Amino acid sequence: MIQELNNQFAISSHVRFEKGQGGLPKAVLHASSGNFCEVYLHGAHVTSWRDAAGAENLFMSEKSEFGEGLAFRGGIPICFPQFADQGDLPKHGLIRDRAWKVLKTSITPNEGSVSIEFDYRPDKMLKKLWPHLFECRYLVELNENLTVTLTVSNRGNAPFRFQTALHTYFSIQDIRRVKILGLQGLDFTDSLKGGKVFTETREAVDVSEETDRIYKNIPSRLCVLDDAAGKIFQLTPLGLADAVVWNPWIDKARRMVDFGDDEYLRMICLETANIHTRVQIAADERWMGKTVFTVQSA
Ligand code: TA6
Repeated sequence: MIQELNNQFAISSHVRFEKGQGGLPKAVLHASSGNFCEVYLHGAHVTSWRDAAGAENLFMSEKSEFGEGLAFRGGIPICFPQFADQGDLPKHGLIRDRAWKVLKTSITPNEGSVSIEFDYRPDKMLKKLWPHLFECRYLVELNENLTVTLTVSNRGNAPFRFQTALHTYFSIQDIRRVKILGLQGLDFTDSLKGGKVFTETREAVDVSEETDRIYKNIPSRLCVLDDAAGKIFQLTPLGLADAVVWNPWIDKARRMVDFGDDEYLRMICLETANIHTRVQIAADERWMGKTVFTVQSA
């Protein structure tokens, strides 16, 4: 399979396919900026995004499992058509643990930007769980930034509604010195308090306990300030109106088999999503949502 993928989609010096963890195939992308990312065909899951100096921007748990039907712990899982357990489907939906197909790879003429596009269509088993004829495409573009774009098409003859989230795990040096900027004044539901609604009063949101909040109507830019590492992650969402802030903290970290007891110190999830308001697409319509990730020195 790896050889076939390379024969069909490899781009010299910029895209190649390798056998990754659990023997699962992954694409390795190198941009001329020196930036690097890895995307598994499993879940079209971005598991690594590094800068030219090799600094890793995404968190992957050292205890993550890798295998058919398993969700990776870290990177950018794609949640669709359901977020968390907000419905009858498996948690976070149906596509983050499924095998996607590579549609195409490309590079811009100046070799500044390299991209790979994946495709997912439901199989018979999945249609029994969720009877809507949909197609998902996922475009990963790497240049000086990382941009991921999810497109959902309604291939059926009736409308359907869905939730979605780019469940991004950022690698940070010390959670106790992280601030999230851009949430002040927004309402959020607190998943640890029965979904009760609160309003964020802080300009800089810090995390000092288990945190699981879904903010509504986010601005066009959110930032994660990793003070200990002297880095600022910037998220520019398009078509995604909500954001989740999640850290399991100590007790939940200890209960998670695919997460190290002290890994809560080195990660923060800031997830761009549509959760509060489900997206509805009519027959033959499609929806697109994307997020541009930028990292710079603080
Ligand atoms: O995005 C936050 C959340 O819904 C948390 O409640 C936590 O469960 C996290 O997702 C991870 O979910 P997972 O199914 O990947 O263990």
